[in-house]
Amino acid sequence: MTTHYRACNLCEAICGLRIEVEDGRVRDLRGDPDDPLSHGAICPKATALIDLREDADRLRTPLVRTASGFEPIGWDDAFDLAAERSRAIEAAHGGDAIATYLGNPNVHNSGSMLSSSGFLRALSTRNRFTATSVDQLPHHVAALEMFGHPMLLPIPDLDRTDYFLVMGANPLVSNGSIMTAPGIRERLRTMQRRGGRVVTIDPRRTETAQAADEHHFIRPGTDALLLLALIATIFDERLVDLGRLAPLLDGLDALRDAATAYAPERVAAHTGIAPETTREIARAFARAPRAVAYGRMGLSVQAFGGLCQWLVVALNAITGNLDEPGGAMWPLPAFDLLLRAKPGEVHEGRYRSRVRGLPEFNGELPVVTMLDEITTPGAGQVRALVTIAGNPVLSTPNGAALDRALAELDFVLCIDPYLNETTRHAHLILPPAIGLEVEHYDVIFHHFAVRNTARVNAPVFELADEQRFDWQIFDALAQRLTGKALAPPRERLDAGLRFGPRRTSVDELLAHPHGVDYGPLESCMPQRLLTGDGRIRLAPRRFLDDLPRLRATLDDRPPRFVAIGRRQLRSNNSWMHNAPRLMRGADRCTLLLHPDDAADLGVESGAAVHVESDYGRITVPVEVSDEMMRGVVSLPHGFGHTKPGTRMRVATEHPGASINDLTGDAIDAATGNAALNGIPVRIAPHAR
Ligand SMILES: Nc1nc2c(c(=O)[nH]1)N[C@H]1C(S)=C(S)[C@@H](COP(=O)(O)OP(=O)(O)OC[C@H]3O[C@@H](n4cnc5c(=O)[nH]c(N)nc54)[C@H](O)[C@@H]3O)O[C@H]1N2
Ligand SMILES: Nc1nc2c(c(=O)[nH]1)N[C@H]1C(S)=C(S)[C@@H](COP(=O)(O)OP(=O)(O)OC[C@H]3O[C@@H](n4cnc5c(=O)[nH]c(N)nc54)[C@H](O)[C@@H]3O)O[C@H]1N2
Ligand code: SF4
Ligand SMILES: [Mo]
Repeated sequence: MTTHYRACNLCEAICGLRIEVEDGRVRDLRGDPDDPLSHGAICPKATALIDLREDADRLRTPLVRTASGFEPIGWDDAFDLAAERSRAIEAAHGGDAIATYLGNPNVHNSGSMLSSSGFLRALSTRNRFTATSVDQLPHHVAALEMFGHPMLLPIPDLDRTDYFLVMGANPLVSNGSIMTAPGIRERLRTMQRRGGRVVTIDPRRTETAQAADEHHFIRPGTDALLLLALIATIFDERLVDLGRLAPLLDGLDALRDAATAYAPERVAAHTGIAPETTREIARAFARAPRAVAYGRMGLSVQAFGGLCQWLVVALNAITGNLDEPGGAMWPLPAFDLLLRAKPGEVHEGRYRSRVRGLPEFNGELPVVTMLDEITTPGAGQVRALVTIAGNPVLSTPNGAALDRALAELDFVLCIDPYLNETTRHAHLILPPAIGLEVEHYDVIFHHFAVRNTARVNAPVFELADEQRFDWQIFDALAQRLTGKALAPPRERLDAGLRFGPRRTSVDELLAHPHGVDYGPLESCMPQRLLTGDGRIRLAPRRFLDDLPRLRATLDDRPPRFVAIGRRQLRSNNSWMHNAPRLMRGADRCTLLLHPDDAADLGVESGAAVHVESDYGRITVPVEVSDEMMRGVVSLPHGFGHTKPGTRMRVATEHPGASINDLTGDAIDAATGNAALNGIPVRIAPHAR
């Protein structure tokens, strides 16, 4: 029996694990009590690492499409074929004819993270898409506007705050996002025991809301109105306190002027939150010794994601809670992606998407328009797609239409360990080693963590001869396309750690398998600012210019029903439904519906309903629940395992339906992020 320690890389919480292995199999897997960040906390998904390791459906060698279906092909032949097809498409139609899509697990895998960009450069296409624009893009845009760099994201200093305002996030289920805080349930309890308050704003009384001190229902998509009302109240009642950063803050007057039109009384009918409640939250927030506002997916993937993420930061700033303990702070990771960052180096709008004319941001285009680029004929039309760790058929808008479009492409290359709803369209699948088989240092999530720590962990299992790492696949492809090898990720990581703020190294961190603790977050402004003039912008022009769009919604009448998404503890986006340990029990792809709405429709729990939007229609069972706000229905994303030709036996037994068959072109105009929540839908009982 050997004992291994490593961080789980399935989600952003990066919990430390203690894993016992005997005869090549995991015998025991539990939390590592000596991890300085997670202190032994884990979630049920961790055990799925065992399922992932043992899953007979997981691909370990390349597959090529033939007239009679997928056939195995050797790695070298596969790399040759991929390079040959890519070159032919580029020669015939230009580099932009090959689109790329990078999904979420790419950022949870340091080997992939540190070498995918080299591979993408070898392809030289402007049609680069990622899951960022169905996720956290508004956070990046707000950070660029306010602090000068998209990666300067302020993180709640959870362990030291007295008032935690949670908007559109469900960290008790998601385990925290853009807030790496493993064991969050215990962290919140500790805070409440000290007398701190947790206040949640969500159209659903979530698991987090149930553990909170207060929960307020809000109508989807109206958070920017609420945030402006909170800010207006703070100005109005003279509760502004800029604190230490006062000399750095520009735009205070513009922020006040912008907010005055949105008094709590003015927006209440739209948000559904009583004016007095709004004022009380504003006062309690401003008066708490240390407070932090935090907004996540519910705020990002809506039509005003940019405004929301800006206003969350602004609220923290005007109450003296930015860059202060217990407020929103910036971690300083051992591998600091901003080490050599210069003001003005991040570009945007240098080119636009061909069909909708949407601007690029930091070298990528909004994924809501990937489908248009594939289906709209003309010069520059996309003819081929490379996916890396992504399942856009289930994860991006208008999924059913994308599914049809992928079938028409000349060449689809998928770097992915599963034959799923997206990769079934591949001409070639290159499956990497994953999970316990890879070395890992969390390049991204130490940037978002509530405490500064670091850990590098060796793989638990050695690579079988026939397996390859993601980075080896990128390297082999890049070599064939450009004649040049990519630097091994280990070298890049080691250099980053050596020159980084902690002056450490891969070897030094490997010698501390539980991780190294660098202590609580520390104030760092203005030293880390990248705006160029050393100032923080409280009222960026981009967001002020977007306010008329928000204001116009004050004249709208809300649709009868809108749909929002939901995450579940034993699931991870679309791809972990093949893990038997996570799929026991009743099917979870249910439509949550308020009892009064259910009565109006004449349906009860278990009844099937048709849910229809302007883009598509699905049929799902209802689960009547007073967790929901009236007029709002909730459906988990990542289901819809109904397509023929996949190889995910467990997932197919729990197919569900895909909420992204209902989402479509809706976008946050200020950032290019998809608006996946608050979709108008019509609901009808399924005729028996
Ligand atoms: N309606 C709606 N849609 C959503 C969301 C929502 O809340 N509502 N959430 C959005 C969010 S936040 C995200 S992040 C996206 C996720 O969108 P995607 O990243 O496109 O989807 P995933 O389901 O995470 O698919 C991950 C894929 O990576 C593969 N994979 C896993 N590990 C590895 C690895 O180590 N290497 C490689 N090469 N492949 C690997 C899996 O087999 C799977 O095919 O979905 C978004 N879509
Ligand atoms: N178990 C599990 N963990 C995960 C994932 C998973 O799929 N499963 N996915 C991972 C990923 S990729 C991410 S990005 C994170 C996301 O982490 P979170 O953002 O914490 O997770 P969500 O459950 O999407 O939370 C969004 C919340 O917003 C609410 N909401 C929807 N619309 C609105 C609105 O208009 N206004 C407000 N105020 N609220 C709204 C929803 O009801 C929901 O409670 O989770 C990560 N962790
Ligand atoms: S919370 Fe995330 S990192 Fe922690 S064990 Fe669960 S999946 Fe792994
Ligand atoms: Mo995400």
